[in-house]
Amino acid sequence: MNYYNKNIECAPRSEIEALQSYRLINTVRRVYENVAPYRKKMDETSVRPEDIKSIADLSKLPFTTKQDLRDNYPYGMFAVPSSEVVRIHASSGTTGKQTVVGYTAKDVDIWAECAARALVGVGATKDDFVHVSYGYGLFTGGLGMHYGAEKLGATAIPASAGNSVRQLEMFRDFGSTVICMTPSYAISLIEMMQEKGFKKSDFKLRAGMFGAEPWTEEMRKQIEEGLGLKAYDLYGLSEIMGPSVSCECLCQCGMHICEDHFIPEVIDPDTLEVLPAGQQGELVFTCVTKEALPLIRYRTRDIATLVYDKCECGRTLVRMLKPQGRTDDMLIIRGVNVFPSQIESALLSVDQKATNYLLVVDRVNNLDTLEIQLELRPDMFSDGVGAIEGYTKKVKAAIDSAIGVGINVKLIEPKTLARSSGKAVRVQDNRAIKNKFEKK
Ligand code: DLL
Repeated sequence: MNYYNKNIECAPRSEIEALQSYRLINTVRRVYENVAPYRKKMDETSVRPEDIKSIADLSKLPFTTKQDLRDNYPYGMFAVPSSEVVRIHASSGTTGKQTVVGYTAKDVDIWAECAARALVGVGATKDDFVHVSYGYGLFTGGLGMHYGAEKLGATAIPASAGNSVRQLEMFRDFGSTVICMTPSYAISLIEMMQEKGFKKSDFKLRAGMFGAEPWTEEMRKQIEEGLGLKAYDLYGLSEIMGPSVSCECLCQCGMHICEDHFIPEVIDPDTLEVLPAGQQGELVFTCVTKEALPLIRYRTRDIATLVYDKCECGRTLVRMLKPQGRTDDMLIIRGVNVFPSQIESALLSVDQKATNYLLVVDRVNNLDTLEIQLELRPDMFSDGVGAIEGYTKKVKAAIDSAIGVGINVKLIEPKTLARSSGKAVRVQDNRAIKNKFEKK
C-alpha cells in the first residue's frame, strides 16, 4: 500500500486530534484578529479566542454559510492582504451571486499535497499519465487535480472539459492512465465511444477520480465496465479548497478526509446539534491551515456520514460516505421530501444504462407534479411496444416505491437532453418560475 504522507495519513487518532487542536487554536486567533465578519460573529455570541482550548470547544464557535461569503463578496472574508493572495477561484453560482475564494502560495501547496494524497490513494505513481478533464478556470476541478499530479511527479495532461472525440483520441494517443472528470461526463464519453467506434482496449486507463456532483453505485459499475478502469469517488468544495478535501482509497469504502487541514463535523441541519459518528446529517468543515480563507464551521449543505472504523488500507483519517444529496437539493413534492439521488438510484436499479434523464417538477391546478423524462436508446426500439410499456411501468413502480410519491415517466427521443462536460443538470423546477410570475 502506498501513501503520499504516511506520517499523517496513518497517524494514531490521538496525534491527529492533538494536531487539530493546536491548529484550531491558532486559526481562531488569526480569524478573530484579521476577519471583521468573524470578529463580529464571535463578539455577538460572546466567544473569545481564549475560550477555544482544543477541538472539544469547536461547537462553541458560530457557523459560516454561503450567505456570509455572499454578504462579504468578493474578498471580505479573506484573512490576508491581497498581496499575499496568489490565486482566486469562484463557485459556479447557479443560484445567487457567485462566491469568490482565495489562496496564498502555501494554500496552493497544501492543496497540491491533498490532491497528491488522493492520487496516491487510488494507486497513482510518478509513472502515471493523469488526464484532467475537469474544467480549468474559475472552477477548482481542473487546476486542483493538475497541481496534485505535478506535485506527485506524474505527467499531467491538462485536457480540460469538452470536445469529447478529442478526449478519447488523447486517451488513446497520450496513453492516459488516470482520468479526472465528472461522473456524468464519463457516461457521455462512454456513449461517444460507442458512436465513434472506440473500444476500451484502445486505452490504458486504470483509475478514474470522479466527483463534483452526486453519483450512485450503479453509475460506478457502468463507468468501470464502460471505460475498463476502477472508479473512485473524489469530493471537495471551493469554499473549503476544491477537489481532494477527501477521496476514496483502493478499498472504495468512503472518502478519507484530509483531517489535518479540515476538521469535519456532522450536524442536524434543523437543530444545529452535532451528531455522533455514524449518523447521517449535514457536513460541516473547519479549515485549520488555510491562510487566505480559513472558514470556521462552514455548512456545506451536503448530507453525509462520518466513519471512524479502521480502513483496510491502513489510513486512519476519517472517511465520509458518499454524499446523499444536498439539503438544498431536496424537492418538496406534495409535502413529501424527495432527493433526486433517491430517484436516480431507483431508476438505475431497473436499468443501469438509464443515465440520461431529467426530472421536471411543476405545479398544475395547485398540485405539484413530478415527471421523469427518460431518453430511449436505439437498442430499445427492437424490443417492441409491449416491452417498452413494461419497461415504463417497472421504472415507475421502482421510483414510486422509493420516494412514496407518484411520478410520471415520459420516454423521449434519443439524444434530446443536453450532455454536460461538467456538472450535470438533472432537475428543472418550473414552480420557481411560476412562483415569481404569480407573485407579480
Ligand atoms: O465541485 C470541487 C470538486 C471538483 C470536487 C472536482 C470534486 C471533483 P464546487 O463547484 O464548489 O466544488 O461544488 C461543491 O459539489 O458541496 C457537493 O454538493 C458537490 N460534490 C463535490 N464532490 C462530490 C462528490 C467542486 N464526490 C459541491 N459526490 C459540494 C457528491 C459532490 N457531490
